[in-house]
Amino acid sequence: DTDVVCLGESMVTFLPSRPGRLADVPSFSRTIGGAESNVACALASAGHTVTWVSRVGADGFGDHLVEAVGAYGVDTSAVRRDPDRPTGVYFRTATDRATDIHEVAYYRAGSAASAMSPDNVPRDVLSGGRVLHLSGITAALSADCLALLHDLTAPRPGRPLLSFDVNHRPGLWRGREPGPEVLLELARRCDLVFVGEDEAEQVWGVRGTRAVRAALPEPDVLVVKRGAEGATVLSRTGGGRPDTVTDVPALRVDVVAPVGAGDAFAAGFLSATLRGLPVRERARHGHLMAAAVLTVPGDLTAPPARPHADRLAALDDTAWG
Ligand code: KDG
Repeated sequence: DTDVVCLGESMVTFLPSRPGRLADVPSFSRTIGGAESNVACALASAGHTVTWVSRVGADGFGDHLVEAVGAYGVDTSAVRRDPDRPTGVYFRTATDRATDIHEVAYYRAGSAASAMSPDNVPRDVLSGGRVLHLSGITAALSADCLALLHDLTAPRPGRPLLSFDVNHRPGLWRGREPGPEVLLELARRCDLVFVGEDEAEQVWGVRGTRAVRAALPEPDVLVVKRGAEGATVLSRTGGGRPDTVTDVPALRVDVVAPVGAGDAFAAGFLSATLRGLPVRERARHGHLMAAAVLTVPGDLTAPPARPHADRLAALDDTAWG
């Protein structure tokens, strides 16, 4: 029995040996990245059964991704190897503390994963978990990938709970038709949606939690994230009932690198959802996993041990945050 299936492109990721502009960094160290496989690895580390669905090249970087994601305990047997297209890679710089900016250089156009389409993914695997986790990154990879997301989010009886992280990556949308506003249509077809307040404003021009909810009325659970400030969860139990609004402050941490924190938050939230925990605790588990990732340079780190995280997540409001 699979708890969560995650679909998306992963890349071999190169982290800089020192701070500074991409133009000046002399060497990089190799790790792995990819929003959806980050979620998969974090969930597997937290004790869930997880499958990652993707395509990688029939090359050494593809081997590395499959092996590294598999080493987290994720089932990679549904990852297809593409003999004609390479595995995507990307380089990034350290986040500049003064400006909060980091540079990203993607080498992923025409990658194996960008060739994912409604015709070449394992349908049985994608519908075989309790949750299918998707993200807006896939929508930006190619017309075929966008068609795949439309297909997977189409209403159908017995579909798994659909989790969607909007994950707007402006660098991937440049010159693409349709533009990132299509992420709204996709998000509206899902059951659980994660979106940054800044993202919602950038992509859809809506400002504030209420306006985001008005643009996205369908999902039963909508998580609006406000970075270091925390998150607001709008949730309803069905039958057109009004939302319960739950504000959950984030933990204060010394941030080393923000990349991957959103994925860790989604993993913590999903893990607690699968365990049937109350909404406030779901968001707290999200914050706890995000805090761990924020304090390391890469996208992934060991999540807090479950008994410890459960104790922290259940603290009363005055002791949290
Ligand atoms: O969420 C972290 C991701 O942004 C990173 O791992 C790379 O998947 C990635 C992307 O497409 O930006």
